[in-house]
Amino acid sequence: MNFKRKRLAVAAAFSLAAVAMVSGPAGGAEKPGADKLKKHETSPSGQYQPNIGAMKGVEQPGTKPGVPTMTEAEYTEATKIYFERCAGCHGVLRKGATGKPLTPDITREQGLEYLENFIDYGSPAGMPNWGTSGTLNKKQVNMMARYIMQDPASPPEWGMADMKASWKVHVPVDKRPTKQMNNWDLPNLFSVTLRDSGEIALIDGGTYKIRQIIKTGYAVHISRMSASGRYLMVTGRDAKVNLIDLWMNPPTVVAEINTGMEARSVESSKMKGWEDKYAISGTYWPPQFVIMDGKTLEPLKIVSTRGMVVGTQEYHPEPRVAAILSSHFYPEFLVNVKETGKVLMVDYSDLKNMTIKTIDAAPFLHDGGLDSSGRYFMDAANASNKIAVIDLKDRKLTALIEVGTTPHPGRGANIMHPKFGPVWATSHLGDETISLIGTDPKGHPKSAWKVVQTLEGQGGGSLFVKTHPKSTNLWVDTPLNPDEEASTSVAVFDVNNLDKGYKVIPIGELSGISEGARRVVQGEYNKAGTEIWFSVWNGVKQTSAIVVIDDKTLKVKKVIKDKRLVTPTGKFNVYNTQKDIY
Ligand code: DHE
Repeated sequence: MNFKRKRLAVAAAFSLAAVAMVSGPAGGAEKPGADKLKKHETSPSGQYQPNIGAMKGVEQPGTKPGVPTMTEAEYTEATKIYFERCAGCHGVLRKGATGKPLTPDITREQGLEYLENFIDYGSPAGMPNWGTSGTLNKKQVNMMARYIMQDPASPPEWGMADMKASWKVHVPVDKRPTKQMNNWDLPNLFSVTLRDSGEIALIDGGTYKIRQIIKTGYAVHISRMSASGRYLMVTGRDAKVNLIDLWMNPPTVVAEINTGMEARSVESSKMKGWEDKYAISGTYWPPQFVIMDGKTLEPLKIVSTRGMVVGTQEYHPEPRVAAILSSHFYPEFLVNVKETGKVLMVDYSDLKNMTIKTIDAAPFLHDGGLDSSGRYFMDAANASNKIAVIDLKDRKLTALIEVGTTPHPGRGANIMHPKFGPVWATSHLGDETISLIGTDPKGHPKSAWKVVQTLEGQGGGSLFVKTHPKSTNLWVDTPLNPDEEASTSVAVFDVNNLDKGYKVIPIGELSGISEGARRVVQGEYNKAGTEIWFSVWNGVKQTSAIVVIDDKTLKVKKVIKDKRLVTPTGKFNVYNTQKDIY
């Protein structure tokens, strides 16, 4: 493997919303020359996936003297392009997120020609060359330059009245069964995201048969399980949350709600005594979260996340809610507020007199999971290249640990290291490393909250690592690596022989599919921890698959192919998701 080549290519290739686009037009850099530019290959997943419906009905702001005019048709087209291509980095209100701010005070100063050049050529530091790459034509480049000189349009807010209007209880609680009515093996059921069809597939872990396809929100994103293992919650990017009762025959959507216009996360209360009582949905737009009744999704309490950024203590108008995790120590949700870099410990025991403890971590908080003891939240501040460790028992920040470039752990992987005991692993979007962090302050105090070992994987563009308490394998995907060999395969390390390096399992090839990009994404174990499932993620019109690998022999056990498996990505085993096993 040519690691260096991959590392360089990776730095230039990603526009995943999470990857820093540090040098936007506001950077004051000289006009970039085409020779300086690296090829910017955007991947389907590398692009921010907005819910463009959020901007429906947003009026064109009044044109100011001296600001180039736009027709209504141009404004509508430019809004769509902005939300598809730019909002992920520059923010809905253009105040800057991982990219530079593009507010009119800055853009009008820079002027039309300067902005056109930047959009055309991009910048070597990460701004894509939208014009010269052929993504936007000359007219569109000019239109986008004029667009960002206008006052930013703001999508509408979404408060209690909107939520209530969208809320539907299809099966009231007293009409639901009191015991499991189907004969499904629920703990070993997988909920599989069918990203581009806006559905999930419920697949039996024993027979590999698709039991059911359920319609969900737009570009459906993740599934989470309630503490009892009965209710499955699914969120779409359009902030539609579906609550599915797995006890019904067949499992049925019993309630749904729209909690905003853009969302990525949903979770359920897991503290003893509070099982299934509440659900929570965090939104990208509006920047807020809502606590709902866990069995009906009735919205109960909405909290805005707008506020000051850690460190600079400047106001941010649209800090998005990223991962949400449920504590097992207190009746608390841990809410990642991305742009402000704050973790909110939201006490749900008394919603009327609610207390929220705010932990200053680092921007831009994205995803993370629990260590093997369940006491510590290992939380990736991706553009800061840090993992924040939050102690759920003592309710405070334990450490901020420097790792590789743009950590992206998913929920991470907890392995038993032969020398350092329990460690938690993350891979990275921006480089080929896997950082192993000591998580055992009692048994291994010297190595606790330190990177104890750095492994070299196949390359950057990794999204998820995975293991299981019964396994001695550590799996690392690389779906966003520009090298096809890496993006269509996974690396597997033997935890007891980490220095030996990794084996490559060519999942894409093993799927028998020859067309398409065949990105291999997100491993998920079955309940017993004996096999791991990977998605072979292709375009909507192409064949995709799930490849099941035997964890001992590393051989294919099954290839699940079905025309209903449209763009499968995330897979969530009921038991593992319910019990936070990873
Ligand atoms: Fe995700 C988790 C946000 C793109 C698959 N993704 C998460 C979480 C967040 C997030 C905040 C953590 C949720 C939690 O734990 O509560 N994802 C985003 C984005 O903002 C981003 C970068 C761009 C976008 O516009 O959505 C994005 N994500 C993707 C994809 O393109 C992926 C690869 C394919 C897909 O289905 O969309 C993808 N994200 C996933 C998966 C998880 C996830 C499978 C859950 C992993 C887990 O093991 O818990």
